[in-house]
Amino acid sequence: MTFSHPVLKAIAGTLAGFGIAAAAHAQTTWDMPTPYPASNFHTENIQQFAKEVDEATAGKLKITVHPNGSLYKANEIKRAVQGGQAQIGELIISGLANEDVLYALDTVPFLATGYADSKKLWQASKEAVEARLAKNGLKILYSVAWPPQGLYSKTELNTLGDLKGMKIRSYSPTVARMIQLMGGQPVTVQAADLTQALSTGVVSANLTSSATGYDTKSWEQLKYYYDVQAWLPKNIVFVSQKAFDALDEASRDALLKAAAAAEERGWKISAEKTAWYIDQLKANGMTVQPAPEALQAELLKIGERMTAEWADKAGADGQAILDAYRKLK
Ligand code: PCA
Repeated sequence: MTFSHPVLKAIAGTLAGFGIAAAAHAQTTWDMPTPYPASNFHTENIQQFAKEVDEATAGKLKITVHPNGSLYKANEIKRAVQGGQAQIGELIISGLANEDVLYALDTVPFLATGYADSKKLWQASKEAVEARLAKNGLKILYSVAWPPQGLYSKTELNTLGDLKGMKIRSYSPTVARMIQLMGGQPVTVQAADLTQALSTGVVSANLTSSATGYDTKSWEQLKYYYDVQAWLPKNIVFVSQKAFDALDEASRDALLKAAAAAEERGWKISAEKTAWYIDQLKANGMTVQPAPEALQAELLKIGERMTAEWADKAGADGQAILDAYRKLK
């Protein structure tokens, strides 16, 4: 539009100035603390997600990823997003199990041991997890499972007796409970501190995935990997509802679309890379094998006990989730 009158021209000029200012302000930058190293497959997937959000919003929504607990430690990330110090983050659901037993479900041993069952367990429990987090003003964008969890040890294991009194690294309250029932001493160590805890001899065994064994070069201290396939814990990428609501509609849509793509891609990569991770453990000199029969039978028994304990604590709501999961199986 052109204005010939000098006053109208001046007004038009001012309005154009406001337009530019508004456009500049419309760019939003979010800090995203995550717990795992930059080269971990979850983190790489998150970087891809951030890139897609940037592209789909033409640079209006920028997500700065801070991996490996560098901005907030693993156990601080939820509170940071709740409190508005960060807008978006990643966490492992079972890390919250002290807040609510529901969050422990995907670390109940042997309840869901493969990707297909793990997806069904998520399907059966997702709504309840979303509702709990909504009470804290948090919204789940997507979730991705880790590879199946196995048992790493410095020494050869044949039965649980071989683990008696051993310091075993744990990353969540349920894992700690499992270690207790195995006769070991649980020591909580976050993934970001694991390499150091191993090299200083703080722990001599660990229950985690082939992925984390690879990320932390576990072969330098732990010589045996028993492919127990006990459970597949899940991470979630979540956002502050307030930060989400402050976006314009197109940005919200772009974010949700990129999240759906990241969820699909993440599960696929997790499953596909499992064999590769296990090969890397072998290539670096670890003895990789299924757990000896006697040991596996003892672990399965602990799983039964922990399933009953979970159901007991989770009450009718928990039973409904277990029933829904078993119907899907
Ligand atoms: N790696 C993470 C959590 C589960 C996993 O496979 C860890 O060991 O901390």
